Amino acid sequence: MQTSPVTTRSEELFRQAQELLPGGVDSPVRAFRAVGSQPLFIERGEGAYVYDVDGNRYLDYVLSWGPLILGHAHPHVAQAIAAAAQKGTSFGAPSPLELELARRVQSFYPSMEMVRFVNSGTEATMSAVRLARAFTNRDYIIKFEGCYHGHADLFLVQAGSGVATLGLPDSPGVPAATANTTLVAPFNDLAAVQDFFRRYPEEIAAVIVEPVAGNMGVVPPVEGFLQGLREVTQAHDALLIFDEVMTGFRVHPGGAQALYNIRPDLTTLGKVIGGGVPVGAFGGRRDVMAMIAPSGPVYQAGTFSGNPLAMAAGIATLNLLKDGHAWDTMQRRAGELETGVREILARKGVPAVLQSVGTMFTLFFTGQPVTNWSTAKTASREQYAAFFRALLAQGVYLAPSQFEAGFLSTAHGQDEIEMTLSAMEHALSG
Ligand code: KE4
Repeated sequence: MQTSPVTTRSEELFRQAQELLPGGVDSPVRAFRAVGSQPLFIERGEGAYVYDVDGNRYLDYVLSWGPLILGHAHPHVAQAIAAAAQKGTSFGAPSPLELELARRVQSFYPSMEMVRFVNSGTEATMSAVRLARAFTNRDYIIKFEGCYHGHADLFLVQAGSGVATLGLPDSPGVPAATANTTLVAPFNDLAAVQDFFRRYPEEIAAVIVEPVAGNMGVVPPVEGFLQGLREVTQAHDALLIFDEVMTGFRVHPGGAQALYNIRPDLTTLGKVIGGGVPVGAFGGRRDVMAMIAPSGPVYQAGTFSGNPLAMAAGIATLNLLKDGHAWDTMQRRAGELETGVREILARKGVPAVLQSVGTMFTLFFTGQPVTNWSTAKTASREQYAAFFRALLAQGVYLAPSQFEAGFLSTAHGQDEIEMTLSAMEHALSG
C-alpha cells in the first residue's frame, strides 16, 4: 500500500503563505482545493520531474499548465536565459530577439502575418478582443461555456479552468455592462452560434474559441464545428479568434489551426512560446493587426513586452521543436499512454473516458463522452480527487482538477509512460 509522501515542509510553508497570499497561492487552481489536499511547494524541476521541498520526486504532467514542453530546466533553455540575463534583463526598447522569435512563431503559424508579444495569455486574449471590436466597430463577442481565455473581465462569464474548478458563479467585480456583451454558447453547438448571429445582426465583433477545449478538461471539436465557425464569422463580417494559448504546439506543432486546417483571423499564444518564462502573443491578418498602436489607433502596451529573457527562452524552445522529430516522439509516447490507459479502463470496467488530442489529455470519471461543459460536469470530482491522490502517493503528479488537461514533454520517455500506467493500474484497483 503506497503511503502518501511526507509533506511537512510544504504544509508549514502553506500555513505561512496563507497569511500573506490569498488562499496561500498566486493562482487559484494550484491550491489543490478541488482534490482535497494541500498544495505542494516545489523546490526544483528537472526533465519530466519536479521535486518538492520535502525532497519527494513527482513525474510531472502539469508542466506549469503546459509551457514546459521540453521538460524542466532544459539545458539549452536555461543556458539561453542565462546568456540573455548576462546582457541585461529588460530594456523597454526593441531588441533583435523579438524579431527572431516572431519569425519562428510565424514559421509555425503562417496565419499570424503580424505578431505582438505580451506577457501572459490573458493579455493576449484581451488585446485580441479589443482589436476585433475596433476592427469591426462592434461590441459583442461569443465565447463558449467551459472555455477559459484568462481572467480579463469580459471572459469571466461561464468560464472554465479555475472558475469551473472552484465552482465560482463567474466572478464578482465584473460589471453587468461588461458581462452583457459576452454571449455564451455551448461548446460544439454551431446552431447556437448561428442563432446568436441571427439575433444580433451586425453587432458581433468576434467568436473566440479554444479550438480544442482544454479548460473543462480536453474536449475535441466535433466534425464541422470549427469549419462552421469559420463560415458563420466570414458570412457576418465577424472575426474568428483561435485562442491557442494552450493548444499551441500541444495538439500539433502548428496548433489546432494546422491540425484541422482552419485559418483564423487572429490567434493568441502563450505558455510554450516562452519556454517557461512569462510570455503571450497575439497576431493574425495584417490588415487587422495594422490597427494596433502605434501603427493604428488601438492601444496596447506593456513594460516587459518582448523582453529578452522571454524571447531567448522562446527561441531556444522553438529551435528544439523545429525539426519535428522531438515532437513526433512525444506524440508517440502520448499515444502509448492513451492506449495503455484505455486498456486498463476496459479491463477493470472503470466508468471513465480518456480524451486526448496530440500531447494533452484528460481522464473524465463519467460514463459518457464529454462534448461540452454540460457533459463535463457529469464527471465525478470526488472520483477524480481520489485518483489524483492515489497517483500522487505513487509519485505521479496530474492536474489537481478534473477540469484541466494533463501534458507530456519531450522528456517523458518509455520509462515514464510505463511508470504512469503502473501507477494508474494501481490507483484504479479500488
Ligand atoms: P495566462 O494569463 O494564465 O498566461 O493565460 C490565460 C489562458 C488563456 N487561454 C487559455 C486557453 C488558457 O488555458 C489560459 C491559461 N490556462 C490556465 C490553465 N488552464 C493557467 C493556469 C492558471 O490559471 O493557474
